[in-house]
Amino acid sequence: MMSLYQRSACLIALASALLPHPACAQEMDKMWGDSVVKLRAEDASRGQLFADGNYAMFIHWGLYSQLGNKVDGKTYYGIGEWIMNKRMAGIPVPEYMDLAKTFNPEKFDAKAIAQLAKDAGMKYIIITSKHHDGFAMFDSKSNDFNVVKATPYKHDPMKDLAKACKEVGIGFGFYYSHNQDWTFPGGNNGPATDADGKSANFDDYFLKKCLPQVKEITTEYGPIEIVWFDTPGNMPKKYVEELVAVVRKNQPNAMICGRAGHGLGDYQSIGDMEVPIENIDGLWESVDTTNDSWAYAWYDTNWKTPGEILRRLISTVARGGTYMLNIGPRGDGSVPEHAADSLRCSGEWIKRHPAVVYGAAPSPWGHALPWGDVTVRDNKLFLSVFDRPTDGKLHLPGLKTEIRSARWLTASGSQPVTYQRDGTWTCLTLPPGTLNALVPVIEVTLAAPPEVDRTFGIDPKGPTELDVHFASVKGATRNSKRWMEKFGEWKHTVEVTDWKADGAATWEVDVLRPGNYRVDLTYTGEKRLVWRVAVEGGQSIQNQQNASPIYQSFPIGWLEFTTPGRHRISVGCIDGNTTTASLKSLRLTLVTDLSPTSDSASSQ
Ligand code: FHN
Repeated sequence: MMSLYQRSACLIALASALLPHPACAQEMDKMWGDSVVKLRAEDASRGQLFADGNYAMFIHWGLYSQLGNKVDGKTYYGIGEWIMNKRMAGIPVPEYMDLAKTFNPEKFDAKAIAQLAKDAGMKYIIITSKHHDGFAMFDSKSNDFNVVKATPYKHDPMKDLAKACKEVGIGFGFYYSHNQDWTFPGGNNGPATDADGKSANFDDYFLKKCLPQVKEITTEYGPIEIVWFDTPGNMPKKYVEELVAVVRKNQPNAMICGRAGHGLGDYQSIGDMEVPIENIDGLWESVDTTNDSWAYAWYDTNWKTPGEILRRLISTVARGGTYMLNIGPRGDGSVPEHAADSLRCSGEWIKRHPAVVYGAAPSPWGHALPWGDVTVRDNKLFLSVFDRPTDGKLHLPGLKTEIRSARWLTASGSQPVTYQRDGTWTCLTLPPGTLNALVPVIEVTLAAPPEVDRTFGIDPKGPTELDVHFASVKGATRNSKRWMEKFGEWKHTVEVTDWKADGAATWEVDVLRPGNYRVDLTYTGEKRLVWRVAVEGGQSIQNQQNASPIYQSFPIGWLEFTTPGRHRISVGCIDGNTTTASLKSLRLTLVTDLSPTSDSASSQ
């Protein structure tokens, strides 16, 4: 496992690789800050919970939570903490500030929330001390628009939560919106004039509210783990430097989120709700939420199941990151029950498999495998099987290191797993009991640290998804792409688009079983499109299919790999609106196995 310092040093060298497609980098910097790590050798004592814990709870909770996305009987769909913004309900500042008069979260139970995080297997909690709406959820001496001075609750819930976290033995930290403040004159996207009609500028906001409040949250709540600044926008560097200096002085052991801006944070926080598909070096985190909104939204029951939570957590750790998963308590302080249930259930799994998550190193394959993902500790691989092959044969491509043993980790101990080598492949036979496990984990002990050939293996059982992120591209353009499904609900992908006549996305693959494979393509586009898919030096197929404005998978046809081993497979869009055709991935699924060792001609 890399030390914190080694991981930080690595990130500096590889920072540019984190933003693979510069066209989107600027937009992302504005939202999410940039990717820089400042940790030096002398800093290595801090941030251990972040670097090794790998799992944390995020909480969005504020005045907006009592609206739950409904204003004057109308429901607004999107991220709840933005409800006052004109992109949602557009609530005028005085009206929004009046909400404080009815904010009385009597069901807020700090101990229960800290215990929930602990039961979920999370190592610390980061909660919104002030979001873009400007309302402080703590007892602020510098500004009265806060939970103690402006509400009938008259109590500081952050004091309770800081104490409760300490009692259950997890870390605690604050989110603080340092740039946007929609209710304080001069804050970014806030009122341009003060109560007397005098024009206000960013200095007014910064000196009267932001800086003093950051001093408060870093001095009044004991040692904190992280200060999580957000949406730096175009905030000039001098302000960020001043805030960073305050945090360093008051909380020398706290980490600062990269969303502070100007590369002054300690780690990178990647795009909202994004689990990257390729390993990223250095210190970084992925922030996600238990449904689709950060703050409570009455209609949003799109809860992640325990299996989905584990999948996204393990995939993030397998890519080298830390996963912070959000809950949005209601306005009365209570936590939506389904979110809590999913967290507890996935937490029980983590308790049985701590080595898969805590202090785990990323997958040596650098990407997910068709059936699941891999995390590492020293000479051990942990194979987390998300999609168990129906016949229990799990195929591992390209593992070069000698295997000493393999076992399925069960609740009561373990069961041996048999394995066979077949050229560059290893086939493990999963015990029948794995069928009922939430996510079965196979521990593979190696003779030495893992060495792997990263070539994409085409799985002989389940489908293999080849993402264009990993293709070499010519005669077409590859972009990072992100969009909002609902307002604030981000989706991320890489696309290949703008196809010229000879345009191609090409992958090198390792085929275990020669045979016919069904080809599906996932793309968006306009009207009908014609795609050609070819094996270099072998067969080529083409077909016309429809297109839709959202990514959808379309079958193209069967394509034969005549021999096992290395091949190059290419795809190109050859007719229709090739300029707008946007390819995300190619999927291969074996239909007829033509290898001499196959017991039947058809395996599916
Ligand atoms: O605008 C905020 C949003 O409300 C939420 O707090 C997320 C969490 O990462 N951060 C910003 C958008 O990236």
